[in-house]
Amino acid sequence: MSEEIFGKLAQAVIVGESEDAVKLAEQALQQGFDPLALINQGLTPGMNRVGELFASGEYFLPDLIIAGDAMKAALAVLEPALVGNERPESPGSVVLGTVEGDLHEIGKTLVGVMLTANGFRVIDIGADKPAAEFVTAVKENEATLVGASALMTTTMLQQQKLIEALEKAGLRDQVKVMVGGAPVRSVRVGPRRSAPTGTPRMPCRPSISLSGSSTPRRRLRWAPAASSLTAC
Ligand code: B12
Repeated sequence: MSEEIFGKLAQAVIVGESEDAVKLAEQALQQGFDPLALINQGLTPGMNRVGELFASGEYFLPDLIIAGDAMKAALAVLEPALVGNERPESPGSVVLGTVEGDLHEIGKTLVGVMLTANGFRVIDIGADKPAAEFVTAVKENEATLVGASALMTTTMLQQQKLIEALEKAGLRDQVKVMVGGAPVRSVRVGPRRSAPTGTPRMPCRPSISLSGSSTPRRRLRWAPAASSLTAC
């Protein structure tokens, strides 16, 4: 039964059927499925398959766009169920965005959902954002964490630029920076820092596969799928 719903969700993403993805997500929630499992075992494998089809030349850019739309539509249905009604005392504010030159936003949005679900106040500045916009958002929101997503080997370099911009703005000691995205696997971006007093403690060696417990008190061990690393 679970395998069937996961498979259908994956298929809806693969063929880019937003309406089906939304309906399936709604039905699955009504049937009591864990929203995190629906993401990890349904939507994400579907999107991974889309990536493979693109890499092998069977899919083209428009296929990626409609698949991305289907995943976003289903995520919008699942997000409220993930976040729930719990509002624990906030561990802090996080500025989250995808770096300049990079339009990939789904992974970043998913990370935002997980942080929100864990009580953080998330300021999502969107995709294709220059370092200066991250810096402004950190200042305006007195953020103690920054999350920068990059999905391409080329744009990954912007994560380093962001850290440099934070240093230049004199904010580097105020914030911890998390970098993530598929190409970010085993590199360290920027110098290792110790957290200033009062900074929320985050895992520095993540191995998040958004796998965490699905219980209401989700633990903050959401290091996204072997594809992210925090710069502390
Ligand atoms: C969907 C998609 C698109 C969509 C994005 C739609 C959208 N609204 O976001 C669109 C159509 C825009 C697109 C465009 C392009 N894409 Co594209 N895209 C993909 C695809 C298929 C899926 C990405 C995705 O959403 N995955 C699902 C999410 C949930 O996973 P994720 O992003 O990896 O996020 C997880 C982790 O990485 C992590 N994470 C992510 N961000 C962060 C941030 C922090 C702080 C942390 C802690 C963790 C974290 O947590 C998430 C949950 O586990 C990937 C292939 C793939 N399998 O990754 C290619 C892929 C990323 N794209 C690629 C390419 C080449 C392009 C284009 C250049 C194609 C072209 N010829 O124009 C353009 C670039 C446009 C641009 N300037 O950005 C390549 C990149 C190759 C490389 N290594 O550089 C890939 C890998 C495809 C491939 N196999 O070649 N793409």
